[in-house]
Amino acid sequence: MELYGYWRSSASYRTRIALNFKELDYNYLPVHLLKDGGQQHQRAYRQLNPNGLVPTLVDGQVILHQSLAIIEYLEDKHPEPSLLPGSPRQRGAIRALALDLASELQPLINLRVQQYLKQELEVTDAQKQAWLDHWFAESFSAFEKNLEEVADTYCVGDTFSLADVCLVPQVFSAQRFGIKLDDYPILMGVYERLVELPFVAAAHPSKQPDAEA
Ligand SMILES: N[C@@H](CCC(=O)N[C@@H](CS)C(=O)NCC(=O)O)C(=O)O
Repeated sequence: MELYGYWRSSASYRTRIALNFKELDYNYLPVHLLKDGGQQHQRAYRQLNPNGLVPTLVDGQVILHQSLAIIEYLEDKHPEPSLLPGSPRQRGAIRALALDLASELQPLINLRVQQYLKQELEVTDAQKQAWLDHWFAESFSAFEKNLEEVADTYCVGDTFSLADVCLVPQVFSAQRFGIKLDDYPILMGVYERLVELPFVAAAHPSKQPDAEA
């Protein structure tokens, strides 16, 4: 399998955590999101992923985009260990938390959105930071509230899941963008436990071959 990704892309990071959790081997092919005007926009890459976003997974004849679709594909092919464990209720909670981050928050803070704000709408750095602060606060305060109901060691109970896969990269992004995290003690407690797990640690952006200082 080949994974096209970028070291500090949250969606790539999710996919790496899932691959590591399932102990699946893959070749990592970096796509630099800033160099050459963004390698994600180059024709050869767009043939694999017409959205011009990372990650993309290639597994033989199968070419897949969307990190959650990639992860569910891996889950279907390699059901154990499962990223969607537990009862229908637990699985529902896991999917809801994963979507809260991957579908509601991340698209608002994505590189192309920040580039559009800056380059086309000509917002100031302070306005762009206000945008990031606002959307992280909206999302993380709701996430914290949801965790009150379902979290224990991890996001949903005591078993690692897809919700955890999505949380780790989103906290990494928040730290990178200077977001204040003191108001989310449950979320940060879960995060601190997650980053200690070896398969999560190995997926960290700083451990990837395309990592930059
Ligand atoms: N929903 C997509 C999001 C993919 C995405 O937004 N990737 C970002 C990096 S995290 C990207 O490639 N950004 C490039 C750009 O905005 O030009 C997924 O989960 O795969």
